[in-house]
Amino acid sequence: MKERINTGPGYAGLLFFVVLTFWMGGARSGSAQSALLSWHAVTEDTSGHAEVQPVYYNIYCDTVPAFRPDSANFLAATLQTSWTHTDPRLADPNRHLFYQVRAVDIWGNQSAFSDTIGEVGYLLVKVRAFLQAPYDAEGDSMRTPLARLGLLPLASPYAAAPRAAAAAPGGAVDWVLLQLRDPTTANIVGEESFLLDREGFLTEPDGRNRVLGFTGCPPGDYQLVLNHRNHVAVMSRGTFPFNEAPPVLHDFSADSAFYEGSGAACELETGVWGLWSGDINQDHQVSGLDFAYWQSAARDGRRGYLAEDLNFDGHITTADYVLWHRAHRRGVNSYVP
Ligand SMILES: [Ca+2]
Ligand SMILES: [Ca+2]
Repeated sequence: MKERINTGPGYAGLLFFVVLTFWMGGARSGSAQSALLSWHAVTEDTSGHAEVQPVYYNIYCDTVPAFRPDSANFLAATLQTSWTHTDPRLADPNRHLFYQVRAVDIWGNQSAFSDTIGEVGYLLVKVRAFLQAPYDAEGDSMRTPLARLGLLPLASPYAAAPRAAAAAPGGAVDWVLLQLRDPTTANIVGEESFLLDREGFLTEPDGRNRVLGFTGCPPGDYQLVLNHRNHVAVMSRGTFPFNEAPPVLHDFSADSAFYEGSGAACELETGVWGLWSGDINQDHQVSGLDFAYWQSAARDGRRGYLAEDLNFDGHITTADYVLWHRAHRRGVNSYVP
């Protein structure tokens, strides 16, 4: 049994003031779990005048904390000030549901949305970064050959943070793994798989939502670590505060000084920075070991979604070797501890 109460001030809506509380309980096995949502009745508009009853409450539900309420995630409308939601996903420890409520009066006036509340606490993060291999200087963006060739998997390749997209996002470059690190101990406080869009924004698995949710980590000051399955992992030099508030953008693409470590950033064109390609075996170095993996895959004529395919075209060729060689010649290493 879990209990979670929104202790914040709620919000001043167009007309209303709503505070959402959340309670969850039910059988651990057998039947699906339920969540009880409740909120204060709206009795006054924002001018302090009595609100004409009845007032409806529209409830929205999604699996990511930064979801935007719309018809796709509409759950129910009620005249009551509580709602019991029974859903098998509530019993799934790897998935969490989040809710927002909006009040609507008989004239159709709508409040703003409530704060988001859900099964677990969350942090919101917004990050931008480019990968060297798919970067296209002419378009100031990344190419998306994996998606175009149908090679991009629905499931994230990072075992540390399994998750999957419901449908193949056409505009995605690849999956990345983003971590929040404690600046004192370098311990991983949170890590999650996200997609990367062609403009460099990390997105939720829908390929559109650029506000990223981390669940199960406390608000705090953290460094960002960005991993990609065959690029060199990078870390932010700075430590930033993260909480439930709308996030500011942390941008690995605009300034090499954003990166921890000299030479950690790859200059893609003047003033544009990204992650170096070439770390096939993900040991934080671009070395002869990576070459050996490339050579073996090239000899075997392997194809598909492979770490050895550095340029994302589905084949292991000298084009991949050239990317490895550029980084190896420069002695590129990761500064991620
Ligand atoms: Ca390596
Ligand atoms: Ca290739």
